[in-house]
Amino acid sequence: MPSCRSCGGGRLEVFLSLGDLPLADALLRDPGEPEARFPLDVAFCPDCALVQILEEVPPQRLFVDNYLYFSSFSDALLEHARVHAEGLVEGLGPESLVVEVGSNDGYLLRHVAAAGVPVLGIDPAPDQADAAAAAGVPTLREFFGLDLARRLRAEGRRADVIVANNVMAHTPDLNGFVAGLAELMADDGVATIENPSVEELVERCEFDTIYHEHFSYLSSTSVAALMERHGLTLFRVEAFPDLHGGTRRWWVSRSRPVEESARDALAHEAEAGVGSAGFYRSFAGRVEAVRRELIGLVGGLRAEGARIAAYGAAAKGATLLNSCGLGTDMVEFVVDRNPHKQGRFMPGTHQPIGPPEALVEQRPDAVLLLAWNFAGEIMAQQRAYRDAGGRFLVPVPQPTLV
Ligand code: JHZ
Ligand code: ZN
Repeated sequence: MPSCRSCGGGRLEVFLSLGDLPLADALLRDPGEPEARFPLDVAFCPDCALVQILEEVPPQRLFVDNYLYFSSFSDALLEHARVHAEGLVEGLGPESLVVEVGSNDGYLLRHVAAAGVPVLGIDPAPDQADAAAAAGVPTLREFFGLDLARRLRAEGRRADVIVANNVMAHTPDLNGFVAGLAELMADDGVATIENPSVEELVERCEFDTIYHEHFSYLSSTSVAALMERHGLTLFRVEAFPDLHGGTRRWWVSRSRPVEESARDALAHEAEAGVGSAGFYRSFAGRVEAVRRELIGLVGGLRAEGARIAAYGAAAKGATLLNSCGLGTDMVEFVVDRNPHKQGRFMPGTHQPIGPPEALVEQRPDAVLLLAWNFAGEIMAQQRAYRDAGGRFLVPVPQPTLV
């Protein structure tokens, strides 16, 4: 049993095993390609409360060789980023520096740059970094960690703000990542770290958001403990209940006084039990119930002769299809707005990926909503399909036909 990737403790308790799954973003060019599978076991650390998977697939393989995720294909996410950027640039100017780790296609920093504040993106994904550069966001094509932070600091660069959205959970070397934040952060600087919260993941049974890219599943409790080890303090917590199934924005710094929102978040998690093993013990049973119900619903529809497609070639979609064993005999094809994903095939289950227009053209009787986190946006956009009698099947927290 490996030790905890945050505190090094040796008492990890596995509470869910999803079996051997293919890499969630490894979309195939050819359904006959050989595919690697890796175990997906999720554990809780009673010493620092961090939830984590045991498997460590090399990040190069996850985020460089097989990564077609572009942040700019959701209007809701773009709006969230724009509002965040607007808040950050208040009080900053041409002498400031905003660094984003995991800057993807420049979806956020372009707003900061447009406000006249110098920016630096850091992201190892080649096509995304190219897109960011084209949008006016200078981007280092590298993984972030202590080494890179030291190099930047040696060049005289310190960040007034570091943004890390959906990236801290994506690193196997969590302490190296946070040590890097501390190294790069100006003395009075801040970092804002966004990630889905493990509390909602468990409560809303979002088991499909567990995949090899996500090494850690964070809570305010585990983030506070991690930061303390590196001389940083969690001083503010914001909650975005609808973003990616329930997102937190954790604000950390060296020097700012702890605000009520941080104290409240920690007190709330203590009361809910997020920092104790009991909180996770019933999860595997509830995941099993959702899987059975979804398999039953899809099987029932197919038995009646219904044709079923899916919306969103999301990483979480790969977990869902594979952990439920929903192959092309059950779900015929998948649609996605991201042209980089179109023409490819889902890992493991091999559905072909086409454009969203295929729903109106092909008229499947039901569409499994793999990107359920963008339900509002997608349902509105697919009005024509719904008006023609099409139905959406939302898998979590409870499989439901809409
Ligand atoms: P989406 C991503 O996970 C990536 P994924 C990452 N692993 C992460 O940590 C989480 O987010 C938080 C498409 N789409 O973003 C775009 C449409 O086609 O929910 C995407 O391919 N039409 C870093 O991959 C997919 O759906 C639309 O209208 O699980 C959504 O994937 C919209 C809104 C999206 O997450
Ligand atoms: Zn730990």
